[in-house]
Amino acid sequence: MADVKEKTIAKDPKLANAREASIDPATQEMLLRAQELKIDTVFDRAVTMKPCAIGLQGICCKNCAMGPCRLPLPKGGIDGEDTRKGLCGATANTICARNFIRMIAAGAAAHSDHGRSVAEVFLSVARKETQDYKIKDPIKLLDIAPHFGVATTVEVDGKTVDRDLDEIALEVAEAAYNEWGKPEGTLNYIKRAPQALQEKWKREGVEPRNVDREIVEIMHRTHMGVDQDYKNLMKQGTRAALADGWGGSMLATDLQDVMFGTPSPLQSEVNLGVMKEDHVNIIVHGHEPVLSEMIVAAAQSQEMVAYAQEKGAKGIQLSGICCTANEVLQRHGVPPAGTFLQQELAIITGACDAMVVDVQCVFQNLANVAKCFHTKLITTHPIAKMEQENVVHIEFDEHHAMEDAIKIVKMAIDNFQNRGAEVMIPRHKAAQIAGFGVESIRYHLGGSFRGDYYTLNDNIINGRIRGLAGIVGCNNARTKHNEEHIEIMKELIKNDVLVLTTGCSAIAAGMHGLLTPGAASVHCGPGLAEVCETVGIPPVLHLGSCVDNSRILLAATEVVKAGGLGNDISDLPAAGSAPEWMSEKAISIGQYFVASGVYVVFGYHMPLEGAPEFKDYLYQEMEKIYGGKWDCEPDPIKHAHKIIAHIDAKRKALGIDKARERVLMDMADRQALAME
Ligand code: BF8
Repeated sequence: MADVKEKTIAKDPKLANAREASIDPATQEMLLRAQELKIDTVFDRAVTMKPCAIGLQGICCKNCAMGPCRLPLPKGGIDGEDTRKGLCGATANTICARNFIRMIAAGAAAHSDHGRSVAEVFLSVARKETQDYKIKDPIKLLDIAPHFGVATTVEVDGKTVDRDLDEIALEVAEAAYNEWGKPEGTLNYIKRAPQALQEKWKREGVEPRNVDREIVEIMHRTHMGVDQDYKNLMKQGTRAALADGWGGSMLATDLQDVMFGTPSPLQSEVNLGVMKEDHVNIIVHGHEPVLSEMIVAAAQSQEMVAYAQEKGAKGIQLSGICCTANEVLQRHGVPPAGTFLQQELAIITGACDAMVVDVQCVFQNLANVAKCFHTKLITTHPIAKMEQENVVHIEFDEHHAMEDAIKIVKMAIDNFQNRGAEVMIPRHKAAQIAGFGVESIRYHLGGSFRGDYYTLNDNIINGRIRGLAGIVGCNNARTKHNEEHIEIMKELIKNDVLVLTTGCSAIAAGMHGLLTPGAASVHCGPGLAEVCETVGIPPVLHLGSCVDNSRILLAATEVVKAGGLGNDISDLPAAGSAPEWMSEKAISIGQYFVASGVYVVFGYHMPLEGAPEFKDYLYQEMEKIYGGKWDCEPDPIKHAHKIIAHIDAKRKALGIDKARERVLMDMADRQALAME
């Protein structure tokens, strides 16, 4: 906290207190800078705008014009029968469930529409309608082809020969694109799940049919006067969430890997300090990497670097915010400038020559902040424009992708000379290793003789690794920026739990030094430290953006397949968490993990308190159906220990709890044992 001096902390009650707003010194410094310049940020608005108490409980229904009907819990709770109802008679359970699954629909739509855009670009590539994108990872293409029923070899004269790659690409592209709207059957990728899990989904009737249909059906069922049974509503919520995790998101990840390359571990830096005063700074922000991939190529081209130098800059510094940042980080090492809550602050440095946004998690207030500086704010997506006049719209089209990217990079370079005198870039940044995935975990934690995930499984079974936790998701201005993510991760790795992370949580982990192999000796318990030091990995593995949570599903499936830890994801000593969630996408992710058998703990708050019966259904009953369930715990240490208790219960059920006690004995204990 050394960087924020007492006298600089705002005394105005309408302004955020920098120390209470974030644990990150760069964020604190820039928040104070914003307040000095009288530019309001999300941190200040969180002080003056209080959340609606009824909405917070999840029991405000505005699905028809007889409402909004509000059903707050009576003070002192429900005594006897719950007689609350809206004008139509909708109960608190129905209203809360409708609201909850509408969040799933929005989250699944966001991930899956992103996936659709990627599938469209891939189809253009396969049809050879664009020259700007190529198939960078043919091995991944061959890996996924069988899931779409596309053969990779053919019999010729009694011999098996490889099929033409272009033919395979076209068939995969068409089949993949069809997943959004095919008229019959179920999604192809659900067959990638462990057999036991597939059987559960079949038994419950929640196998997703096609991506769009499941989202549309939520909107239908939650329309006034349709589905009035919270369990039946949640069934559809589950089906749509699965269509996201094992559908839209997984398709986005795979097709991006095929076109842009499957990530492998690489070194980079993170935080606002990656921006450079003497360089042209371009920040890419949002989620879809189809344009940012081209911007990386354009910004690194000799021609553009020379042009920047001509204009007086030393070079071009590209960085990112949110999940577009994670996409270009994991494939190119482009450093993230910050998380979701730092987007306004990146412009307030005065050194951002262009911020290029695509879809999701983009503050409309960026336009107001950009007005105070020279920054060009450029929207690029036809579905995501801004009303403010200072925003430039350059619509991206994959058919002339490079041309668009060069236009944007040039605009940023031309803007370099318009910078104001006062540039203030915080010096804070951290080194990190990112770019993990199913394949690299196999490489690092597989066995040289037995292959696959055996080494990881062996170390879970022998207890060096107590279990696995996926810590993912957003920042939320209602909680202290990054605090919960970091406290939870530190407590978990201290207790030998290997952490997999994505989204803004992963950016936070990098900012606070948890994504380096060196973090193992500083923060980990003895078992996890030994494994990390032996194989040279950080104790927290960065698996990419939020659509890449699908990588966690597949990594968990690989662990099941490797054997020795039960026959379903729900048997694993593993859990999921979104400590500072804010987006509807997080609810969709949470539900697809729960329905895949994972215990999921959210931080901050869940909009369920107004409907205790529905809440109980999610927190208790779900486990009997899918093996996974929801929970919420805002205190980070208690949150981590709920996860650890769950992991220990699973270890006990697997009969491997004693192994862990043995592996953690010190030398004296072992000698005593040998003498017995
Ligand atoms: O999709 S973690 S704030 S950036 S929603 Fe948004 Fe949340 Fe960040 Fe990535 Ni995910």
